[in-house]
Amino acid sequence: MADEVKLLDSWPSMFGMRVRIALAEKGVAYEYVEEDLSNKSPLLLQMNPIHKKIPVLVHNGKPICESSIIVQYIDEVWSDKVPLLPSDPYERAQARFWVDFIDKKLYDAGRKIWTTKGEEHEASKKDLIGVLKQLEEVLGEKAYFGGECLGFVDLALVGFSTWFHTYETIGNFSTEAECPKIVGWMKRCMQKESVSKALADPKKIYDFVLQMKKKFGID
Ligand SMILES: N[C@@H](CCC(=O)N[C@@H](CS)C(=O)NCC(=O)O)C(=O)O
Repeated sequence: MADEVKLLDSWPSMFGMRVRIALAEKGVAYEYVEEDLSNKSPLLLQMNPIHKKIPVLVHNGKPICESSIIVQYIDEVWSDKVPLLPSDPYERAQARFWVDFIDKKLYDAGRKIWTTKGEEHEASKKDLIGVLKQLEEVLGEKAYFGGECLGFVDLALVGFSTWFHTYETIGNFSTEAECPKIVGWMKRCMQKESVSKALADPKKIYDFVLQMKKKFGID
């Protein structure tokens, strides 16, 4: 029997983008369900009653939540296709470490750039650039964080790259000037159809953020 795969997602989500890329890399056919996060569907609340967040992968009726866990699940279930995590346990642990680092550091710093002002805003800019510089060191001279092939860490970070335009426009800095290798890596990732098709247009993200700022009364 064919697998029934559904993805509850929201188009600007860097977390959802990871899952879209993983499914594309594995060649998995799925139904995409766009959620309105201001009016969450009964299906989302039923499938992710703990966090009530997207993305949620529903595989043959069973939900899997949290994007990095979903990507690892996809890698294990569709293991006959190109692997996303390294096979060596130490390298796998390292990849998980850096994905955890991205999750803990990048989202908050990026969000604060467009939600705060003054000192907090300046501090978040410094934090974000610091995180990207650290990741640039991890990338080193490799084509991808995964080496020669796109892997777990690449998927975790690349969704954020569609937000760089917003961060740098609102924060008044240039990611390319600060972190040229990260921008080179981002362009390399975008040459892959699995990535370019999964990522949202950075200008649309910027417009979306301006609308959110208006909605929440952030000037
Ligand atoms: N740690 C989660 C984060 C997911 C997340 O923050 N999703 C946001 C959209 S980007 C969401 O669903 N927000 C709705 C809410 O917080 O009510 C993951 O990796 O999946």
